[in-house]
Amino acid sequence: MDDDKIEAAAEVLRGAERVVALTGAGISAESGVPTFRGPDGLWKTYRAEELATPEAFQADPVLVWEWYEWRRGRVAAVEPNPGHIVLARWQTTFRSFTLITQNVDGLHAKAGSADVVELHGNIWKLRCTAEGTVTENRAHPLPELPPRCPACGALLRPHIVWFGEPLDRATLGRAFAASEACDVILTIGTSAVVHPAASLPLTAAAAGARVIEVNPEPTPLTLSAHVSLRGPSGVILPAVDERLRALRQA
Ligand code: BJW
Repeated sequence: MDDDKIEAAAEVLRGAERVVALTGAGISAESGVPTFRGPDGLWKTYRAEELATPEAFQADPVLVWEWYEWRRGRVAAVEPNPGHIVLARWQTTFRSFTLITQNVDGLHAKAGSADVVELHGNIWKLRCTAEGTVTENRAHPLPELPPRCPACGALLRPHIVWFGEPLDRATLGRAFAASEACDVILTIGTSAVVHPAASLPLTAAAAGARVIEVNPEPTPLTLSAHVSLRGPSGVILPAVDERLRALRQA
């Protein structure tokens, strides 16, 4: 761990009032949830890009549901890690803190974060393909695959944004408004290749915000980052938090 960079990140955060954190699959990696594009990202022989599409669901809803069943099982069995916990604590550390996630695993809420902006939906919610009704359903395993709407019998799908589908307008509006108004944006555990989420840090930077990246690997965003912290977020975030608290007490 590079102590100078931890110090630099803590210094940037010390004076910040409005802070945004954008998280991706990497924040949950240390909890045991596989990332999408890492070496564990494959399910059977499929890539996420082949399954997370409306076309894949139309062609074979059972296959897509089997993938989600497998992921629901993984997510149900794991706990938030120290990275999630620091972000939950930061709700009260700054005057304004907005947590935006691309993840659908619900681990930020489980760690205590309130009002999380979930850009890509939530794996514990199902949506009727006919009526659009959204219901929470934490059953695992689901009694039948594919599940059907109890009200009308139509197929239920995961309430998740697949490739080529628009993000919820109000949710996206909230994410862009917070990014445009923040002093600092942290991007944590995301490959920063999926849009519009990947545009949020660029939008923040264009509006004058400082960008802090936390990722073991470089990403397309690294060049725009004021501080790039290389390492796992479950280690880096607690180190930044500890240094920030020390600076504020000094
Ligand atoms: C660690 C770590 C540790 C490892 N600690 N870090 C502009 C340009 C080009 C294309 C587009 C564009 N705008 C839109 C598009 C098309 C498309 C897109 O972006 N394609 C690109 C791939 C090229 N976007 C869309 O289709 C979006 N919809 C849209 O734009 O609609 C427009 C529209 C308007 C009107 C009508 C119709 C349409 C929708 C995107 C939906 C994304 N969905 C998915 C899957 C579903 C969710 C699910 O089932 O879970 O969401 S894809 C998948 O990627 C998932 C993720 O949320 C998302 C982002 O991935 P993430 O989180 O970054 O994970 P990884 O695996 O990529 O990276 C993990 C990172 O962690 C790595 O960097 C590691 O190094 C790091 N790491 N261990 C910290 N311990």
